[in-house]
Amino acid sequence: MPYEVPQLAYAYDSLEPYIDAQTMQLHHDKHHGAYVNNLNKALEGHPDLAALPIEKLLAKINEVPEAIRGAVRNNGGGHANHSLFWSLMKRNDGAKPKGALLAAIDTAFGSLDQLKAAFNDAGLKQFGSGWAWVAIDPNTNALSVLARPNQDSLYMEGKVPLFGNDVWEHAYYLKYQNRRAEYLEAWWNVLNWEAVAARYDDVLASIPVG
Ligand code: MN3
Repeated sequence: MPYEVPQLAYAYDSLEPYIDAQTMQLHHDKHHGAYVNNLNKALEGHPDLAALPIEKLLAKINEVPEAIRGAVRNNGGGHANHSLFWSLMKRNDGAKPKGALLAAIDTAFGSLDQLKAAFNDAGLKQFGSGWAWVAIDPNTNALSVLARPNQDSLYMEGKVPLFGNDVWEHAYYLKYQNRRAEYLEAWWNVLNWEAVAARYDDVLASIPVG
């Protein structure tokens, strides 16, 4: 079965005013749609690869035939990154992380505010297109802030993304134009901390700890 763009669990306008409805519609339907179409096209004739969960396909990127490796890296990365992005957003009305997730944040960064500052800085300094991430190291469970260019997936380097923000201009330009810093700051209002906490628990339960 080919890869598919997951349906949004919320309306295009439900992240307003932080992310506008038109951006959500174009970003989800058109941009993510194009990654999925191009990924499926690249994998025609490779049913063994096309059958893998997207995270596994990216983790095996070096085993993907060279002729399609770039297309899989870019479009498969785009599919994985956006699928996670949509699943972790919701207007949070000022909610904050708690419990084990908050403890992990405090251990890694000192405080939630320090995490936000490091994450926003990573997103702002990412030259051109890319993503800011909070990554989980599967060997130590430690959290870290990273930035990666284009659609490069953390799964390609053996890390697990906890959450990330898209700093491609298509993610914010209609509303924020050149003001990426303002977008990064506003985006914290639509991070669904309950969903992030659930993901954190799932990831820790599913990865081997060294
Ligand atoms: Mn995008």
